[in-house]
Order: sequence, then structure tokens, then C-alpha cells
Amino acid sequence: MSRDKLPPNQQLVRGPRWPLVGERAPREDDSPWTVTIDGCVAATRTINLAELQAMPQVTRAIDVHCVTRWSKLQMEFAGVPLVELIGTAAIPSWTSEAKYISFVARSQRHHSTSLPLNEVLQLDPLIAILAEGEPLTAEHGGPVRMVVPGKYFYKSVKWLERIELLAEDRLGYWEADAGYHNVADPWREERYMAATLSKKEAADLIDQRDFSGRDLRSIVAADRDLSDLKAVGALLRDADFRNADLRRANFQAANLSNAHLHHADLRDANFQDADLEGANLSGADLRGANLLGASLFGASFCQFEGEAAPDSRPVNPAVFDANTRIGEASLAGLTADQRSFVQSACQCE
Ligand SMILES: Nc1nc2c(c(=O)[nH]1)N[C@H]1C(S)=C(S)[C@@H](COP(=O)(O)O)O[C@H]1N2
Ligand SMILES: [Mo]
Repeated sequence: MSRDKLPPNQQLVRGPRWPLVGERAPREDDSPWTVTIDGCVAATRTINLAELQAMPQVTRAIDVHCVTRWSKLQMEFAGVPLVELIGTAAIPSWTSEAKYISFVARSQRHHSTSLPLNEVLQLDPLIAILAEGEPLTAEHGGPVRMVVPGKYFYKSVKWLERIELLAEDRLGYWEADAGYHNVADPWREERYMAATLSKKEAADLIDQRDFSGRDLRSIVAADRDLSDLKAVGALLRDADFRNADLRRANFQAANLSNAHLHHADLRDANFQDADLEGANLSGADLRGANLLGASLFGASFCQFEGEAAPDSRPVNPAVFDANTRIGEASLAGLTADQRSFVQSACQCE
């Protein structure tokens, strides 16, 4: 598999595993499954599962890229192209006001995500019923989910119940609540929106070394001296701490998902109960660091030379010592090769 099929800073899931992300189950509801198309349309339309299954099915190989850095290439999905339900640019079923499209889930929180209509027509998403030849399982969005190629996977709603054509955009669940980027192009790494923080405010916070409880998504603090930083409970998704001096920093319960911590000096830092999903810790110095209770799904502590080679060697390894603390539950979130690297490099408890 050629490497240039992987967008920047994504890692292949090895083997048949398909990670679960976000909600785990649809809303409890005994009524038969339907999908409703409404909003800026000439006529509202509701279609049931049997009707959807009776429509001509197409099978497509689609690359899946999750924002938490795992990718699965050429997954086989089958179902009905969205355009078969909403029409095409040539034969639209929407009115002239329609500019966006929102996909709403049959889930407790009415999870949704949206895209500009013109992009949707280009990307040609699938209303999927099968994955890898089998009916979609409930946890992966069955019986019906969207699969939108060319976007981070959070644009692919599980348990599709409603397709709403909109005159104005309505931010989806992750986009509004978690700061996920609304465009979501994996090739441009549009993972998160930066927090709205002026350069001056950022500089002041870095000088004061107190990030506690703040929303500092995507803050750039590479190469800085931030030893003894206070960052308890801070929101630091995608923060750039490359090569920073973070000795004794306190990140307890902070959200550092997808943070860039490569080659950072993290000696005696506290990451207890922190979210380090997708964080890059290659080459970091973790001697004396506390990662007990940290969530490490998709985190990396080294890179591997020649991905697929059985003898591939870790490069840019993180450094551990007998005082580094990582729990079993945290290790379970790592990919097998990251886990065996960490286990051999550190005398974990
Ligand atoms: N209804 C619903 N759809 C959702 C989500 C969710 O939380 N709820 N999470 C999104 C995210 S972030 C991803 S990566 C994929 C995960 O799908 P999977 O669990 O089948 O891998 O679903 C997307 N669709
Ligand atoms: Mo995701």
C-alpha cells in the first residue's frame, strides 16, 4: 500500500480492526427505520429501510480517515448514492435556497454534521447499508449510515434518520461542541478550528505559565520554556508543544488529543487522567512522567521505519525510566506495535 495514500499524520489500522468512535448505539426507538429528506425541498419525502434496500445498490471502496489519526484504506461499502435520494445538479429535488445539507442521526443527542451542498455533489457520498460485505453493525451506524469520501470520518453520520437541505449552515455536534474543523479536509489537516485567541493573549498566557481550565485549542507553544506549567483541565487539542520544555508541567485531566508533543521535555510532568488520544509523543522525554489513567487511543511514542516490514525499527523513540507510570488500561488503547514498543522501553506497572 503506497504511503502517499495516507493524508499527513495519519496511521494505518493494522489488520481487520475497525475502531469505534463517538456514540456507540442509536436512540432506543421501536418505530420502523425511516430516512426523511426535508428542509429546502419541493416536497418532503420519507423512505423506509425496505425501500432503500430495494433501490439499485452500488459498492465502493472508500478510504476512511478519522480525525484521531487512524485510517483504513479501501473499505468496501455498499448502499445507495445520496444523489439517488436528493437528486443531482441537473435534476435537483431541492429549492433554489438550499446551500447546505445536514445529516441527522437517530441518536439520543440528535447528533448531526453538515456540508455545503456543492461539495456533497462532488464527493458523491453513499448511504451505506453494508460494510465489507456484511450489514453494518449497530455500533458502526447500522442499519443506515452516511459514508462521505474525502473528509475526516466525523462528516459520516451513523444511524441516518434525516437529511435536511438548509439555506444557511448549521454546525454539527463535533463542529460546534468540540471545535472540529467544519471543512474537514484530511489532506490539509483541517482537524480543529483554532481557539479565538489573539497573538498577544497567547503570549501573555505563555509568559504566566498558567493554562488551567482554558480553551487553548491549537495554541502554538513549540520550543518554549514552559517548565512548571499549570494546565489542569485545559483544552489543548492539537496544541503545538514540539521541543517545548515542559518539565513538571501539570496536565492533569487536560484534553491533549492530537497534541504535538514530539521531542518535548516531559520529565516529571503529570498527565494523570488526561486525554492524549492521537497525541504525538515521539522522541519525548517521559522520565518520571505520570500517565496513570490517561487515554492513549491512537497516541504514538515512536515512528516505525518502513511501515509494513516485520523487522521495522522504532525511530525517534520516547524515553522512559523506572519512574514513568502508565497503567494497563491506557496501554490497551495503543496499536499493537506502539504498545510493544512502550512495554519494552518502560517498566510499566
Ligand atoms: N451519530 C453519530 N455519528 C457519528 C459519530 C457520533 O458520535 N454519532 N462520530 C463520528 C466520528 S468522529 C467518526 S470517526 C465516525 C466513527 O464511526 P465508527 O465508530 O463506525 O468507526 O462516526 C462519525 N459519525
Ligand atoms: Mo472521528
